[in-house]
Amino acid sequence: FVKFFNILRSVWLIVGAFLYIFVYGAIVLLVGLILGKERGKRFVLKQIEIFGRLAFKLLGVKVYVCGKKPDVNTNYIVVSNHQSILDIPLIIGYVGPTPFIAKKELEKFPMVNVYLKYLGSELIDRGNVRQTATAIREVMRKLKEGYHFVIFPEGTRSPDGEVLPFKPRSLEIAFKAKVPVLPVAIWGNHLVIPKHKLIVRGNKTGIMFGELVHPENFQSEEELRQYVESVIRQGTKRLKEVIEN
Ligand code: DD9
Repeated sequence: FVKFFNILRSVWLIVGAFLYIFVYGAIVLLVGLILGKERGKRFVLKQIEIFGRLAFKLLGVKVYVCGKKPDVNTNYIVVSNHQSILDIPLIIGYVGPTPFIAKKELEKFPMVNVYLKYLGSELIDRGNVRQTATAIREVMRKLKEGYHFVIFPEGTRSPDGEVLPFKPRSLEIAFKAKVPVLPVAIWGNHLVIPKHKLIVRGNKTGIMFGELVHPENFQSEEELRQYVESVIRQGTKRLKEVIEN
């Protein structure tokens, strides 16, 4: 019976994602345009946040939330481990509609690319030094304007959920801009929709917010990175206990 239920949920994932992201997503953008700049933006951002939370409800997945998100007026960069395509809805639903610093490859996903741009995300082509430098300058400028950003410093999704070593220099932007880092740990998304699969299996996932980490308290990017990595690693272990008990 569980297997049959999971097959149904997997079909629902594909049909539901299409209807929600492409059909409803297009309507939302249109309504946003009609409502005008300020009201339109507020409306679209709210819909993005609702999508993030509703995605889990529609898939029958319970989300455990541990820790507290900082005050909305604090400027910070979200640094999260990466397990599954579900990490994006989890973050926009529970952290808020936040721009991502992500791989240029995400540009290939229709409609998702429109929304990523709408959020103010910067997509980085790691093979192109010039484009990377321009994107980083743009991130620095937006950070000064008070934007938050999300970074996945492992650089890829972990197949078994265990936190992969953070890529060297992955926290350089936070270190150089001296913007506080919000460590976010995710555990369970890899069991719900595993890497490279479009099937739905588990029914529990979790997100944990750490305390803000201030880069000026560290001598180097490496020291900051190692500290944040260890906080997130411990966070995933703690979440695993919470979810399994
Ligand atoms: C109202 C539909 C929102 C779809 C959001 C996709 C978000 C990708 C970053």
